[in-house]
Amino acid sequence: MLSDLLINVSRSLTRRKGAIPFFFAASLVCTLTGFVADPTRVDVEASQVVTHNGVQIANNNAKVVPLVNGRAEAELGDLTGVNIETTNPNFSGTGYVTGIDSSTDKISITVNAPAGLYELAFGYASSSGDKGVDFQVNDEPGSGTLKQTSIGFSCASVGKFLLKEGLNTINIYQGWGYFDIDYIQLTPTSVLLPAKPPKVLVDDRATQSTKGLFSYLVDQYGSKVISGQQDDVEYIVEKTGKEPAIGSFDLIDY
Ligand SMILES: [Ca+2]
Repeated sequence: MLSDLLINVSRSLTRRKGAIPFFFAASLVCTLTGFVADPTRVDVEASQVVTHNGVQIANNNAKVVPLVNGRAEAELGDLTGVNIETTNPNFSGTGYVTGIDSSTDKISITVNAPAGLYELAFGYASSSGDKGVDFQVNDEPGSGTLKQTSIGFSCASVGKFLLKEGLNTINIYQGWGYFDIDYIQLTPTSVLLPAKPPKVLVDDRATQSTKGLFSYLVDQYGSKVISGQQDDVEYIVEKTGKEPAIGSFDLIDY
């Protein structure tokens, strides 16, 4: 039976509970390597940016915050329900944003950046404990954790995001609140596929069919996505007369 075969494969594979997918295992280090932004560059469509009294304005009336070595200061963004302070030492730029304690609070930072994949990090302070933060990069929502800090500021990666050429807006919301945002940091990055695993099963009694299936899965690794059926295989056979080629089953009973 195909289902027995797949169960054998599941038993044979090394199971790594709690393993973090490679694309979530972003470094928490905020590096500036390889990125030198020019805050004076205006190589976006003319309709996107105008200058008023020396300040770049997007066509949606948002201020365009200069990117300096990939960094945009939060205090220069469009701020809603929050305020700027300078009491906590060692901030970047001219201050940091605090008072993030309401669901309607928002820090909106529009930057002019080359298209590409970037690691996004927040310079922050969170003196009262670990705090969750919600944010949005253009249309893509995200969330992250800001670990507790003492005096001064720290930097936390919140993931990798694709930016379009020209204007991109990063909105930071309350989340758990009671943290301060000093700046956002954008660092060009890439995603590398993990090495293809060896065609070796941990169960040395695995059948030839199991080994064959595992070999097939390894051959697809990194280039194809294989979809299958979670449970209910017998139901599908009963109703359609066809059996899914790949099934997935809960091993809690074994
Ligand atoms: Ca700042």
